[in-house]
Parts: sequence; structure tokens; C-alpha cells
Amino acid sequence: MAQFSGSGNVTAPLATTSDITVPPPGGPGSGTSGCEREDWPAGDQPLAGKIALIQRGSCVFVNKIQLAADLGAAGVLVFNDGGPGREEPFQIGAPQFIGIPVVMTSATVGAALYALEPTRPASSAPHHANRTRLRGFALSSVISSAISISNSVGAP
Ligand SMILES: [Ca+2]
Repeated sequence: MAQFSGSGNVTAPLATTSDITVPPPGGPGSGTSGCEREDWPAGDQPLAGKIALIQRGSCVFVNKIQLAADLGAAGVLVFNDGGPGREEPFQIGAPQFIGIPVVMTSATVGAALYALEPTRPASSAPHHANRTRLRGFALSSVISSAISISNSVGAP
């Protein structure tokens, strides 16, 4: 759920920041996922055609979202950081000028998606196909349910 985000349905591969640990070892709110340019792969548009998976942390949501959008993200999925009392999703502000769908989800869903992200080492090759199917199912479920909430927020 993200109030005032861009609307639309996005189905795309995940890209995750390089600095996610659930829960953050420095305590609630101490993580910097998606706050710095260096959290993402190098290049002009490294997130083009992808959904950016970002953990809640020390910088404001709009900065994380804007950075991901600037790097080409098709959508943004922010998850709570998993610290004490920081499991459930809540409504975050994502200004419409950013123009891409933004969704907030729980720490559990975020951590599960992070664990399935395909650029991370797979435990063994035979499981890869199952992991890919599971990832697609989970992500599409998260995105479609959250986007319908986002659209209803904007309705008169
Ligand atoms: Ca960071």
C-alpha cells in the first residue's frame, strides 16, 4: 500500500539492494537499503524493467523510491525491516510525480522475496525452476492485491 503512488500493474523480475539484512543488525531503522546509489548495480539504468525490492531503514521512503525510479525501476516494493514491532506493512507516502507503482509489504514477505532473488546463489541447480515459479507467483500476488488498494485510494 502506498498512498498517491503511480497506478498500474507491473510484473517484472526483482532487483534487490546489496545491503539487506532482516532484521537489521544495528537495530530497528538502522539499515540503509536503497538510500545510496552504491546499493544498486552500476550502469545508467540498472533497474530498467525490474521491480526494486527495498528494506525500510534510515532514509525517508521518498528518497529510496525516487532513486529507484531514476535508475529505471518499473515499480518499487518496500518492506518493513523486521525489527521489534516492525513486521507489518503500513501505508507510506509515494508522491504521484514519481510515476511508478509503489507497494509496501511485510518483513516476512520482503525477506522471502529477497531469499528467492535469482541473482543470489541458488542452493542447487535442480531447485531453480521451482524457485522461479514460486517467485513469480508470490510477486504477482503481492503486486496485484496492493495495486487495487492503491487505485481505490485515488478514487473519488
Ligand atoms: Ca545502503
